[in-house]
Amino acid sequence: MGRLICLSNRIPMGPNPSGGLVVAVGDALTSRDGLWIGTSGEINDTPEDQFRPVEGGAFQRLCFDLTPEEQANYYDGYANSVLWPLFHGRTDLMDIRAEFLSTYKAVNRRLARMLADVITPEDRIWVHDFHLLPLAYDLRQMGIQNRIGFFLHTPFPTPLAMQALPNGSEICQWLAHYDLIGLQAERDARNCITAMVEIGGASELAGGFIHLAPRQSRIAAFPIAIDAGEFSDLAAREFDKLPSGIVKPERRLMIGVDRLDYTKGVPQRFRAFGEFLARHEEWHRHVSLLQISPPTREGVEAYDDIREETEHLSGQINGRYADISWAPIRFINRPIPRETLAGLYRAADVGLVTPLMDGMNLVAKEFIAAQNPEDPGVLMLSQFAGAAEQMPEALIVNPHDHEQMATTMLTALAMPRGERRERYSALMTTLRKKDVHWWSRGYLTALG
Ligand code: ADQ
Repeated sequence: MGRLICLSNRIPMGPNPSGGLVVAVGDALTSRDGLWIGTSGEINDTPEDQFRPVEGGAFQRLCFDLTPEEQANYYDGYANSVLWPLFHGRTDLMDIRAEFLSTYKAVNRRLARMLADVITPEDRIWVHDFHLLPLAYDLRQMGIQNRIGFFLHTPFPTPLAMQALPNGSEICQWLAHYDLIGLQAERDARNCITAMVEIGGASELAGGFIHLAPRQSRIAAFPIAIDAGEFSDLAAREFDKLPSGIVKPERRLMIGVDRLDYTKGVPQRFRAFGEFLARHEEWHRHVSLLQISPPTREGVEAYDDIREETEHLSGQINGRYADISWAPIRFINRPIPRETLAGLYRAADVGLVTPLMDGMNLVAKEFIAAQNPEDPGVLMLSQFAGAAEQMPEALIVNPHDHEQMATTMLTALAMPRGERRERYSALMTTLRKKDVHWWSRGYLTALG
């Protein structure tokens, strides 16, 4: 029996990794003979052309460095300024440049060469996310015949959006070299199959299979998940350790937790909260919104704009409504420890997960898992998060419609305990059944 080799752009370098993808992939590797390979996060003018081991941890890890040019053109460039906006329906933000694409291909080829030196014919290879789309193609060119699977953590774009990418058909050709293409949601699996047929020229077979010579690939949804039981216990423990000022009997708490990314809908959420406050003076001083948003991808221009916009909006709303003992919005621009986050979710009455587009969104799942079953909070969830397919008992909203969002905020704050418990219990049953172990088992069984 061979090993399971996972590849992702970045690998966690510390001994106790946290964060959604990291926990999910780590879990898959821990219970199997696992190896994780990815970039170290270090930039190096003359990186070695072989992996180096990372010490410690529950499974083996190998890493490699990027050059400054690779970081700029492969990571900030093609991955984060072309594929990320495209895959989230923001074709207007794509920055198409020849050097981005050529470096992206070169990094994947370099990785494939280093990988070919460490794999054995029995190993299963599981490639993660949009940074590494061509990897199977590169490996096949080198004669590698192992089972190779791909999992996309983001949404898959509509065929129309794909047409905006000059090399859209090349992406389909790359994907056709995987044995299994896993997506987060049914909508993404459908988009992927249609793109493979309409843009890539594949033929669609029964059962989610497509054929593009010389290979037959399966395309299916495998919604990523969390360890709901573990997160629930963590939240119960951490809630008791929160500073006393956080939970005030006379004040309700709404919480938002997102990387400061333009896909997460934070400005739209702030506008909706402003609308809610304008309509409901009776809630002034009785509710506040805690938004925790660490900066991300600071090398990319669109991210400077989103930071300015959110700071401006929170300043405006606080300027209009705050008084000496109450600020409607607390906007924290830092990552905070996973444990504290779990306690805060539990302290919150309403979770606001309102991305404009999102592969899954694990915050939605973490928020529910963290609730007190006796007196649970309410989740407001965007219809555009992959999580909405699995969590219909949340209050599903359209993040573009700030009036509907403001109305739903009132519904959430006023919801009777009985209804909150019913919704929580249905959501939690699914989260426990379809947890992170279910996700990796399902995917790896399908990969074979
Ligand atoms: P992300 O876009 O990063 O992931 P998400 O699924 O919400 O989005 O995961 C974020 C993770 O980071 C969560 O575990 C959350 O707890 C943590 N986090 C967020 N803000 C934090 C903060 N301020 N401090 C500490 N931790 C914080 C991508 C896709 C998603 C997909 C995941 C996993 O964009 O759609 O769900 O991968 O596949």
